[in-house]
Amino acid sequence: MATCGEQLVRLLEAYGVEFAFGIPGVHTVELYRGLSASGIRHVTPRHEQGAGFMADGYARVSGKPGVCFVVTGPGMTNIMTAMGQAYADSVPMLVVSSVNRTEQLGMGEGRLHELPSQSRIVSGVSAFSHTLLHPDQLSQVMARAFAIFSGSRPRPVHIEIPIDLIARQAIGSVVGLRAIPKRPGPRPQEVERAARLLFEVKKPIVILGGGAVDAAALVRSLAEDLDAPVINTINAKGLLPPGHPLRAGENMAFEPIRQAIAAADVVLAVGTEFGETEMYPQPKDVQITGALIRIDIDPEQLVRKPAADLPIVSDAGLALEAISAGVAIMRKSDVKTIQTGSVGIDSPGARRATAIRTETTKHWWPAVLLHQKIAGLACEALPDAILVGDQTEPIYALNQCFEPMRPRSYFNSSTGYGTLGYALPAGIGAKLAAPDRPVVVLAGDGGLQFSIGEMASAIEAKTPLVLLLWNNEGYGEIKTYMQERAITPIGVDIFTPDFVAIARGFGWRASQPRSFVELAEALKVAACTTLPTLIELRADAPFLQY
Ligand SMILES: Cc1ncc(C[n+]2csc(CCOP(=O)(O)OP(=O)(O)O)c2C)c(N)n1
Ligand SMILES: [Mg+2]
Repeated sequence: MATCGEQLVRLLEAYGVEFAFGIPGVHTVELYRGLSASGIRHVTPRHEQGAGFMADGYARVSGKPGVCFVVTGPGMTNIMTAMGQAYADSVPMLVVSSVNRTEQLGMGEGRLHELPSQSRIVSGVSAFSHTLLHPDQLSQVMARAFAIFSGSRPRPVHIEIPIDLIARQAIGSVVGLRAIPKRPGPRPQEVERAARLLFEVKKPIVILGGGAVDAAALVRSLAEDLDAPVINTINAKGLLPPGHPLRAGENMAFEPIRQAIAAADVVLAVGTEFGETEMYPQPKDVQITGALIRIDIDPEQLVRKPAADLPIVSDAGLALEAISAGVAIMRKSDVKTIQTGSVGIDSPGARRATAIRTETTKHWWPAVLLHQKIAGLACEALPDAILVGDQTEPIYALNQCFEPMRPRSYFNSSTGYGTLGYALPAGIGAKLAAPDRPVVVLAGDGGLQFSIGEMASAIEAKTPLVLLLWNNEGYGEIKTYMQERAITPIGVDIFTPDFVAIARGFGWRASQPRSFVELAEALKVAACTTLPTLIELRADAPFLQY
């Protein structure tokens, strides 16, 4: 026999969970009873929002759900912003919270941490929010959560357990876990139609979203086989390696990319919602005149704009594999076709991709080259680094140009929900998921102050990150936005503390380079230390002007 709380820990272990991010309270201590005897490592943030962001960063790098333990009420409302970010970006996350005793639910008696209708409030940022009403139902509810994570569009799941139930004895064992369904594949008729459409056209384009991140090899071989230029969203960066001849670039607000999409005779869109934040700062509906084939795990997504001519509900990899095979069969039976599949810089598709890319670079913001240079120095000193970003100028710039070596290596909170304070805690989660890879966190002075307390968590979790801080002493983006609209800037010139002193106070290494040589040196030193390092870039420093 075990308590419901102990049973929960055993189930998490059986599902392969490695970390639990959370802050315990009197309402959740029973979740912790079984933790010390388990293989799950607990990581403590300084705010529940940090727990959620850590879980998010961990999930984006590992592909596995990040798990959080929070108390009912304030713990739950604190983590909801992080759930909102994960919901918008389709990140798997399991949030286990307590809730007041069963007989107190909905009574409004002013109990400690009481949040009326907690489950209803959390529902807006979860695939589902479940109130456990009997300990023996735990394994089924947990299986539902993992079915969402691996069988459908991954999103946060919330399970709340009344405090009387957490301590109750639960029967049932973790042996014989329910079989978790895998994602569906495409239907043969859909594959045949997609293959025919793609085979018969001259100017196909592939658009990749975050839903394709685990299909890099298949994406590449199909794009090469079709000789099709590839456009990626921010969350799909790294699907084609840097410098690949078919890489056409990103940001669907840029005219050359919009025109290329409009001129394509077939657009194959994989795992993307054509989100507004892919088109910043001037989002506009994408114009498609050719046939649109959309592959997505979420059927609802397939009926949203832009309307698909051929909607395919499927796992991205399974669909791409089947379509590739379909195209190969057609090619074999058609003696007239020239064999493609050997894309060089001179293939028609590569020439189209180069033209799109070259034209797009002319639309880059003036800041892009500076931040590209800084990121280049970081990647030179810290090879194979994962870049985790906040909402700040360097990220808007890198979103336009940065080419990571592989997927799951570049993400930030400028996409989707678009919150501040994400990068530092998400970077801690990323480092825990990939301890052998360097993690570079990019944050602004405003965003960092949202979650600066997580500097303590980075020390405690032994995650030696490198934090590149862009300090322009204010909410720079919003200030510019006000100025552009002739609004007198108010609330944007914020007091900024001595970040170097603060970082050192937290036990970090810290420096403030005054030249590119000093920056390169600071990065080199950071690469060799076991401590987290802050490198403060003062936006007013002469070497950082553009
Ligand atoms: C939670 C939240 N509050 C407010 C905003 C609006 N906002 C977007 S960017 C920004 C400025 C961020 O300042 P900083 O991190 O210093 O970056 P900078 O723009 O100066 O590069 C603000 C306030 C937001 N995105 N999220
Ligand atoms: Mg700023």
